Amino acid sequence: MLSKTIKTFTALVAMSALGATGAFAQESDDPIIIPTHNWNSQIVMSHVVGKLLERAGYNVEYTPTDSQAVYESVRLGDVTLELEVWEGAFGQSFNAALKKGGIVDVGDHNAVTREDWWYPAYMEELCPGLPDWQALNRCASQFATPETSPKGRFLAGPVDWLKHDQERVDALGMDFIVVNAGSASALWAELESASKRRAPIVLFNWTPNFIEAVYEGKFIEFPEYGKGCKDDPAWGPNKEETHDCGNPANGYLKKAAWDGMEAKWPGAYRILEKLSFTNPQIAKMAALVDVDELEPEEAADVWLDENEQVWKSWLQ
Ligand code: TMO
Repeated sequence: MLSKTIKTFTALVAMSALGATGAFAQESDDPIIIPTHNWNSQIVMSHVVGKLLERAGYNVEYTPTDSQAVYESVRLGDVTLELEVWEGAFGQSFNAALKKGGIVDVGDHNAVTREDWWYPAYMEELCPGLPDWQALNRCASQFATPETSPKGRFLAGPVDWLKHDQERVDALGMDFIVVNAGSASALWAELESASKRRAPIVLFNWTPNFIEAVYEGKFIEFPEYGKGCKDDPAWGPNKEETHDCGNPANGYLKKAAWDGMEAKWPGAYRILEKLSFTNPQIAKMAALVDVDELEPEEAADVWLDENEQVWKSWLQ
């Protein structure tokens, strides 16, 4: 009881130091647990938000978590929130968790996302007709590697991101084999090496990301995503298979939370509701690590220093 009182007092002092007004309901001392994943904007954003919550007087812990299984972890309250729910990669896992209950949609960032097959601009000379997927398929053998020959290689991300590239290849009858990279940095290393040689490459990429500031290139245009593509075989060009489409070209980026968060840490929940990042802000978070080679925690400090005008009002 005494420690609760002290904690509440500390939180109030911290809040008034930030110029916040209004009394606080009883807030828990337990740590707010923020899951981190395997791409850098998400790790930096997690630390940016964690540091803001600490400034507001909360205890925060971070835990590396599989990026699909996290929706089950949030639902069960094992982790408290998720800051980057990308529609293309995680829409299905998020919806499945929403249906089971225990997780809430805390709204969208002011960002538009896309995650899909992508190629560097020089490929347009080597493969006429890009970014059309059928043009890509006609050039499949150019993308062959010893392990995929005579088919082309699509270099996908780590297996916990998008799980359905092979279904798409099969549903669209493409002459490609999906090879998963072990990490995001393995994707970028292959892109850098291919670009230096102007060698054929088609790989997984997304926006917002640091890549757009460093490389020119485009997403492949597959049959346009529509509701039903991923679960209704009758949808789309192949009437017998699902996944005969691209990922959403104008996808959402959502925030999610355990449904007990609001009662346990009401002030933190308000902050989570208010916070929102834009495409350039998210791309910058990634670049601070992927280009400037800062550690994610340092990158979060730099980002916070440079963007006080952005986050100040979220703490009020
Ligand atoms: C989830 N991701 C941004 C890597 O596509």
